[in-house]
Amino acid sequence: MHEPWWKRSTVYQVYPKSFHDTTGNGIGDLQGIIEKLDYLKELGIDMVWLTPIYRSPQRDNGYDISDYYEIEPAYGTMEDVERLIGELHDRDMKLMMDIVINHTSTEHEWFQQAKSSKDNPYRDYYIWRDPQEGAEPNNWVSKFGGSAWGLEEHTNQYYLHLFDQTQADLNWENEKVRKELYKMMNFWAEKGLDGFRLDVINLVSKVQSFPYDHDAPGGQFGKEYYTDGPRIHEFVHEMNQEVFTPHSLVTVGEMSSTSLAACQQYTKPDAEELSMTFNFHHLKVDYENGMKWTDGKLEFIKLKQILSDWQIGMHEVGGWNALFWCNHDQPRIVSRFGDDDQYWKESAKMLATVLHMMQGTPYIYQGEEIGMTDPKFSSIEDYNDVETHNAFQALKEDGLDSEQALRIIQRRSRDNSRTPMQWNEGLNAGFTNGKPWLAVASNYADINVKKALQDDDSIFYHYQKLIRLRKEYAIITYGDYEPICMDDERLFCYERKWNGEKLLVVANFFGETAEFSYPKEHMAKAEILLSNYENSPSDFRKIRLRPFEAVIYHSK
Ligand code: TEU
Repeated sequence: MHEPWWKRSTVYQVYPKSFHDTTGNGIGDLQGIIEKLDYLKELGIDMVWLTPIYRSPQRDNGYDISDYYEIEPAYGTMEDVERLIGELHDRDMKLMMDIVINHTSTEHEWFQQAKSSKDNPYRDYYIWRDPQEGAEPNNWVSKFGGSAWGLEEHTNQYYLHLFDQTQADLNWENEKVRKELYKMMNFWAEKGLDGFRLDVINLVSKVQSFPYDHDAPGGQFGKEYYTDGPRIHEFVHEMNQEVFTPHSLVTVGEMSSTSLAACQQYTKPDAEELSMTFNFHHLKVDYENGMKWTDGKLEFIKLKQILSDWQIGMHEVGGWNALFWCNHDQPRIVSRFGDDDQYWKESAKMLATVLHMMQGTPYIYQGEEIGMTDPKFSSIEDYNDVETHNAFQALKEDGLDSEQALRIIQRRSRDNSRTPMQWNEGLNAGFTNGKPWLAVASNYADINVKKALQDDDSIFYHYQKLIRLRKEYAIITYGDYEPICMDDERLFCYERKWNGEKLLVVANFFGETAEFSYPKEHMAKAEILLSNYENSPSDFRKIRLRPFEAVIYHSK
């Protein structure tokens, strides 16, 4: 059986702006990444995913690209990228670049041309509609708040922007647009990179009648008319044939509010669309009524259900999951589902264990491997993110006072994961000699890479072991997944089975002890592959699990 290499790999996400600054401008850079590659190699990862480094006004930290063929000067030069690719390959690691093709910055030359007149040849690169009775063409809303339509006054038409008003959606119905994008991606592929992470790729095909949305859960009007839209599979397949297959690229599609059925189609091999997908359903289980800017409580059973459904559903069709708890849009997982205080270490390791023993390709977001936490800034001024500031305003308009609004921001803001990487206990946690673009979390003297590397029992070494286990035990990659004790309010447990081998993962998700009894005939002579406590019992038939204890059993 010839299986793709990326099924046994682990990916590490670098958010360059916050990783390591070598110039003193307070912004991380490509040279900074190169200097830390040995660290990543030690962790054991196979591939780096780099969030966008193309030229951009940085209104949305690079997800607003103004030139796909140039590097944002604060990050370095094209030569730096080429060097990074070479340095990664020299260490037998790979590079996946983020690419944003649902929209461009309004500063992109295409948009500048397009907005200049209705008959400009680039007009049709974007999505324009006439006003309806002097107002927006429909009631669709932007994911960052407010209407999804921006008025271009001079030509008196609206353009669509599903995100910020400076991120104009490209018109994928226009074949010229698609060809331009494929050409650009081929340019990057020819530089020798190994894959793409495709930003909100499932939003590129819109229902062309742009209907008024009468009913949308949580007020997300428009969503059903552009999510996994009518021509999406056709477009992704076309891109696969034009770009991915010719260069043997690995691809991960970032899927906004997608469905299991859609992701099965995106990733089942004979569809020739994508290698794997990110979905976010498991990270909405602490939203109140599906709404992000709320103070909801974790629905644990739902979390288990969702992860298990995706494990089983994707496996059934030979599809593939990208596994993750963290990225640059999400709060830190140890602060969110773990305990960033008393059981900081145990809970971070438990969360890692539960995720990394599942089927799929795990993604580690920078700082996750040392247990970085949300910074809990005490003032809204300390936050930088555009979505965060819009949300703060909206919460106040809804009647919350500043303190209440700030509490929700502290929990939900995307900046929770964007604070500078904590390398050591020195100035600015060793991130920069200058003034960091976003404040460093105040706990950096306790939580940093240097300390983690000196402590045999650190979260870092736990991640390192999980990555190694994936390389040593094929069952982690190929085994069937079977959830157990689904109704248990505290335990997250499942089995993996493959060729007569078994893995059993037993994890206590909470800060109180919990009883586990194995509900089936027992496995013969199980060995413990990894635990986050000393002296976990080797007999798994009845266990009293300590707070956040997680154990991996293996039998043959
Ligand atoms: O995110 C897509 C997306 O929908 C989010 O996770 C988004 O950040 C969240 O819904 C806001 O509540 C991607 C990128 O990862 C994100 O950083 C970009 O801002 C966004 O696309 C637009 O390009």
